[in-house]
Amino acid sequence: MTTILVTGGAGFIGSNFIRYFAQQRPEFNIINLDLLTYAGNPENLIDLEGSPHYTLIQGDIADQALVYSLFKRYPITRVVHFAAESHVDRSIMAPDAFVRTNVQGTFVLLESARQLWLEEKSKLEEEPRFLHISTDEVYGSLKSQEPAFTESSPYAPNSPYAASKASADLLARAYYKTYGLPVMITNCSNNYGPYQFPEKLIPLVIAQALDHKPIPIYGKGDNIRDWLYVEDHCRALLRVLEDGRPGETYNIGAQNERSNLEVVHQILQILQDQQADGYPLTDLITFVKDRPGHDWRYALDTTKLNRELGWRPEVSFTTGLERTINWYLGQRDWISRIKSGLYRDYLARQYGSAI
Ligand code: NAD
Ligand code: TDX
Repeated sequence: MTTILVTGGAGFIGSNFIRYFAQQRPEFNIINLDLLTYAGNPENLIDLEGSPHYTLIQGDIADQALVYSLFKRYPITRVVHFAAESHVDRSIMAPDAFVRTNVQGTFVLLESARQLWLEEKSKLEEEPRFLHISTDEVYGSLKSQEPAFTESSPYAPNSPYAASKASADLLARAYYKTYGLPVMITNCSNNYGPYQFPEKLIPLVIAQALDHKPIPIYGKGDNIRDWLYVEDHCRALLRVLEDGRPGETYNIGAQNERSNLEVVHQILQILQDQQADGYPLTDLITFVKDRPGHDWRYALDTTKLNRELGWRPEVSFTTGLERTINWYLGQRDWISRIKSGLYRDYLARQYGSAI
């Protein structure tokens, strides 16, 4: 059976992608290689547990022997590489893991694919393809009136997270140029939706508001992000995986630029309308010290993806936010399990007594 290796599939976007892929391509065997760090949660794919087509392997993408053995053991012809340390604030606090997972881990995956697919020329059932998932943050920061980043914008990463993702992208590019490894790279804007770990802005705001706890806003809250609903991202990824051109990069974005404060107010409005207790949720907004090197604005030009593969986002921000909020409202246990233990320590370290 043709096999797809998904890395980081127990995280936010990876678990949404696996669920979508399993529905769209039931003929595939799915191997999910995930270290199950604080951000990885097997519960995110509980509905697939027991399926003969889905296997979760707890392991490190930077473990060369393990990754090579998986390529040897399974007839892998597709790789979708999500696994990463993904939170900017943690990269500022402790960058080591970002270099190890995002750079070294990507190298190990590329190198294993090269050895098995190109050197040993194992018998493959179809042409192999490797999709490397990256971010808009590699392009750096835009001023208010500057045009959106295109695929040819220069790389100018500002945080250790962005620099580690940029390094990984450059390795992926080099493996195509030098060895002809069929790699596609996607650079996506901020995602939101079900299963996002509550360290990121949107689920953090929802989780804090539900508990009537302070909502920390960096600086004045006027930094701008482009928000894409995670299912729209997953649809784009399948298009690129199957029909993108090897060696090419594709931007994925929503043309949905909003200031952080605007996003927070919209979430609180939806919650306020749903809560019967009348608690004044906007009172929870708490301005805290700004993130060091905080990128001002991200925006992506997605003409290429639209022209070549016909993709465009389908879920409006209002619909996406409502779906997301409803999902978290139904998952109070999921949130409270995460909020115990190590995550509480992280919040204390990141925000001190502010929240
Ligand atoms: P996440 O933090 O929710 O999940 C990351 C997953 O990777 C977790 O399941 C974790 O256990 C796993 N992982 C971490 N280190 C590992 C290792 N060494 N070996 C194996 N698994 C490991 O991240 P996410 O938000 O789902 O992001 C997924 C990918 O998409 C990342 O590459 C990220 O850079 C990229 N991306 C994210 C966004 C966003 O808004 N979240 C936007 C653009 C691009
Ligand atoms: O407590 C907070 N207060 C706050 O004001 C947090 C956690 C964030 N913010 C601001 C910082 C950003 O301007 O909200 C904005 C969004 O922050 P994050 O959710 O941390 O996302 P960001 O830093 O933009 O990075 C995200 O998008 C690109 C993902 O986390 C990355 O993995 C992805 O590559």
